[in-house]
Amino acid sequence: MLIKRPKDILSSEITDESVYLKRRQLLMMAGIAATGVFAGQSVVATEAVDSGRGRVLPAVKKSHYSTSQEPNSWSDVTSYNNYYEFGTGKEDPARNSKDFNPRPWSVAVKGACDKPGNYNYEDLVSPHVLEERIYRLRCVEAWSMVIPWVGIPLASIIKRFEPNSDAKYVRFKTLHDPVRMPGQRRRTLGWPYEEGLTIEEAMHPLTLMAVGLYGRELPNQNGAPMRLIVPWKYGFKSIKAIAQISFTKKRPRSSWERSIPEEYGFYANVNPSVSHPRWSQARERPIGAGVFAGKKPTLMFNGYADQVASLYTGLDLRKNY
Ligand SMILES: Nc1nc2c(c(=O)[nH]1)N[C@H]1C(S)=C(S)[C@@H](COP(=O)(O)O)O[C@H]1N2
Ligand SMILES: [Mo]
Repeated sequence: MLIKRPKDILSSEITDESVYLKRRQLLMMAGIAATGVFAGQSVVATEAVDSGRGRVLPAVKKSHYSTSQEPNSWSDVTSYNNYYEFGTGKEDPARNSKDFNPRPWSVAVKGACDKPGNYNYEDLVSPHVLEERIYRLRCVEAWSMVIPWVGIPLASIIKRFEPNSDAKYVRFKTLHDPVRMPGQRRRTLGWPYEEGLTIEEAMHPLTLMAVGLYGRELPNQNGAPMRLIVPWKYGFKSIKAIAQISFTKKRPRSSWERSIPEEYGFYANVNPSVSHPRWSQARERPIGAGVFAGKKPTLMFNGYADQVASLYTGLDLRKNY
C-alpha cells in the first residue's frame, strides 16, 4: 500500500459529533424562541449544515459488542479514508465520491447456496433490526480510529441465502464501474476490489454488514450503500460498496493478496508481533489525537482476542498472515 506521511489534523479544527449536536440543539432552540424572519433563517441554516450528511436511520439498537472508547469525530471518519476506487490520497475519497449515487443498488448472490439471486438493497436490509457497533478500526498502514458503525450482523444476512456444505469461504466484490468509480480507470489495483473470509469468520457475531455510521446512512467515501466490517482484521479486509457475494469451496484471493502476496495475506488478522515486511505493526497512530499525541501499542486481534482467538487454534499465525 502507498504510505504517505499524512498531515495530522489539529484537534482544535475538529467539530466532533457531540459538540455538533449541542450546537444544532441551540440553533433549533433559537429558532423556536425567535420570531418571523429570524426563526425562518435559523431553520434554513440548520438544514444547510445537515445537508452534507445522509438520512438518519430509524430504530437503531445499541449493542454490547460496542467499545466504550470515545469514537473519532464525524470529520475524522469521513475525511481520512482509504478507497482507491476514488483515488489513493486520504482526502480523495470524500472529494471524488460526491456525485456517486449508491441507489438503486443490488447485490448478486452466487455459488454454494440454495437461495442465489439478485437482491436489492431494500430486500437485504429491511427484514433486519439495525445495530450500532462502535468498533476499533486498525489499518495495515499503522493508524487507527474508533467508528460508530450501524449495520446488521453478516451472519443474519448470510443465513437467508442458505449456504450449503460446499460453502467453505465467502468472497465479496466491490461494484465494478469505471464511469462511476473514476479510480478504476487507473491500474492501482486489479478491479474490482475483492476480499474473502472463511465461512466461520463470516458467521462470527462481530462481523458486520455496515449500512451507516453515526446513526446515519453510510457516506459514499465510507463505502455506501453497504460494506463489510471485520474489526479484528486489518482495515483492507473491510470491503466497501459490495455488489457481489459468492460462497466458494476454494479460498478466494483478495485484490491486495494478488497484487503483493508477500505483504498481504488472506487472514490479515491484526497482530502486533508480525511485522509488515516494510514496517513494524507493534504500534499505531490514533487519528485525531492531535499532533503531539504519541503512538499507542497495537493489541492482538485489535483487542478482540477474547471473542475471536478460538477461530485460529492450531494455526501458525506467523505463516498464515
Ligand atoms: N472497495 C474498497 N474497499 C476498501 C478499500 C478500498 O480501497 N476499496 N480500502 C480498505 C482500507 S485499506 C481501509 S483501512 C478501510 C477504510 O475504511 P474507512 O475509509 O471507512 O475508514 O476500507 C477498506 N475497504
Ligand atoms: Mo487500510
